[in-house]
Amino acid sequence: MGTALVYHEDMTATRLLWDDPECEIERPERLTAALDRLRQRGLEQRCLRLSAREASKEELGLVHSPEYVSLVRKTQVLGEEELQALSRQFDAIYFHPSTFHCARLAAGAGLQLVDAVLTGTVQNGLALVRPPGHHSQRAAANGFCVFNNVAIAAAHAKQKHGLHRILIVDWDVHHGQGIQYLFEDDPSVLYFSWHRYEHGRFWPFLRESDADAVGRGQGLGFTVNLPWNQVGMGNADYMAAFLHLLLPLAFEFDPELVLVSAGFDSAIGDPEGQMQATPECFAHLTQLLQVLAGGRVCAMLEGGYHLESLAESVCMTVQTLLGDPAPPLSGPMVPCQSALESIQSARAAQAPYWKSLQLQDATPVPTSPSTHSPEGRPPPLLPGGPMCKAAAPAPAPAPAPSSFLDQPCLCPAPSVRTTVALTAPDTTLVLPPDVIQQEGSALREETEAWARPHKSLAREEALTALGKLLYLLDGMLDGQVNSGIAATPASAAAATLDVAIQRGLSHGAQRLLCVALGQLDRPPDLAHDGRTLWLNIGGKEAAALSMFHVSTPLPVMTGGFLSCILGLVLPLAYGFQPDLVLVALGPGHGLQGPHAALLSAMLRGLAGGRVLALLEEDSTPQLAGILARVLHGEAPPSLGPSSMASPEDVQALMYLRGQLEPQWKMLQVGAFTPQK
Ligand code: Q9C
Ligand code: ZN
Repeated sequence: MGTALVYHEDMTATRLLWDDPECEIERPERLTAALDRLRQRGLEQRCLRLSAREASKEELGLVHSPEYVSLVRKTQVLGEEELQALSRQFDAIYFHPSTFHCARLAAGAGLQLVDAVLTGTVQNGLALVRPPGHHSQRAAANGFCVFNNVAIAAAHAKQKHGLHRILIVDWDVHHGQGIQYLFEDDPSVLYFSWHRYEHGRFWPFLRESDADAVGRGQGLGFTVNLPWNQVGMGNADYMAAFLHLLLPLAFEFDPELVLVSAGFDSAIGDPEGQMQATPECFAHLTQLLQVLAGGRVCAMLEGGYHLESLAESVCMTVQTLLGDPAPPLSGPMVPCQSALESIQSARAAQAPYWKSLQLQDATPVPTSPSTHSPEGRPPPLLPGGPMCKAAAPAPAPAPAPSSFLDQPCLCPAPSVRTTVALTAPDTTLVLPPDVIQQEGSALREETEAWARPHKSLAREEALTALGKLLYLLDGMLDGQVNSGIAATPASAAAATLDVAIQRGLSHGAQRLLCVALGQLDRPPDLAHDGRTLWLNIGGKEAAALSMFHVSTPLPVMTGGFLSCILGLVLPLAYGFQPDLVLVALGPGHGLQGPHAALLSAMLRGLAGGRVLALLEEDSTPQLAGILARVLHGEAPPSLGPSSMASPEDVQALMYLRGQLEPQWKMLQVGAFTPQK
């Protein structure tokens, strides 16, 4: 449905007119650098360009006092001396004669974006604006922010569009205390912010930025603060925060709209944030948010002061909004101890208000006593198998801020994003125009050779299906096709999956993730060499045969399914860093379309979106259609209000976590001191 890019050149006008080392980083080039890079990458051209309008007095009045709006209006006619004097009345603020115009455009851009999304003109979008907004308060400018763009957009979405649940995700590296103050007693706005905190020693030095500030009155539990107490947080820390804190709450909240305070000072190279997350991480954060609210995501620029890092991160965000798969994350996926402590303390502070956190945190995760080898790295569950790179990460050398962006993306975009390879092309399928129904098949002799060891592949229909699957798989391995779906007769599902795994591994996949739903037995000769991560959801009991062969019961189709995805599947998958993903809906998988779609949408974050979904032949065209659209980049339908995991689901999850946590660090939700 499209992506809006809202911008106006006039927003480059405001700038610092005097010497102030604190404020000089907020400069016009921030916008031009981001926009130039979007053009260079051909991304701007793919968006619906909207020219920002000014917010009206009434619209600004949704969150600001009339006196404050008049005060800012008056700056238009002040001289430099007076501007400087007024600026000094606020913390980290400069005014310019164009500030009022720019700040009204910035707020107006957010309103236009929200209107475009909520009227269905576009699916999502980004407002490229300055001045930023999230520090600004009812009657105060603060931290380069004049009007609170995101807060105004949220108030407008409530007032003009009648929304009842809005999620604000503030991934800027500073605490958006302005947004927090404006909505702290409002349960219709869930505000999440992570921020550099250093136990209160970092700007804006507020006690209420800590994890125990959770909102007030009716709004208790609707403010979620995740303070980072050390600099250097990276991809694994950000992903862990989303998987183990934000997303469980977000799904439980079930927002109708997601607003992002998209500051990129939380990216590597930024002088303010001093963090380590790479630009690709913002593609993943965006993709994870796109599974909420039917994909209605409105991002608005906040901070971001390293022009190169900012430009690259903006591109990653827009590219993902456009539906392109996220590039794989680099670096070891091991969250640091300090991040885990922060995540744990935020979960503990929120637990009283959120069912999704309650059961799991009732008891500390039991860890086996022998988890620490002398070098501090746990041994593999099964000795002998060489561990893959992802499972046994070497400590990452910190990349130098200037060199981290130099490496060009090595993989050119596949010419076909998604292919449907059903045995008989289905005319009732509803597909996006550029999703191709595959005609081709692998050579007959070759297909027969692969099928020979499997009795269940002897039948003609099974062979035909296998031929189509192999052809699709080859297209993916050659890089011509990014993702696809294939079908097979139910009786041949396990064998077909086995062949797909072997073929994938022998034709170029280094690490293959296989998510098998329903009754699909692990292929008997699946090696324990760390190149395949086998994950069966639908096993009889929770079992970790090795760190690479995991089985868990199929959780009851609701909250349990979500905790399984967020708490097990994705942490393992991100830790494994596969370059190919197979997801198979086998006999008795019992997944409803929306659940299968959600799983596929989230697995799309792995392997650069190289995901092959294998369905049973008699699946409905609706299921095939929904999976094709999701793999192509469309948002999965909302699950709606979720019921919670059953005690059995939680027990299975806790057991596996206890077994696997020593090897798969992304499973950790907190920093527990091992018990004596
Ligand atoms: N070195 C935004 O990112 N100065 N505002 C902090 C610590 C103020 C940041 C000084 C930073 C304001 C939107
Ligand atoms: Zn910031």
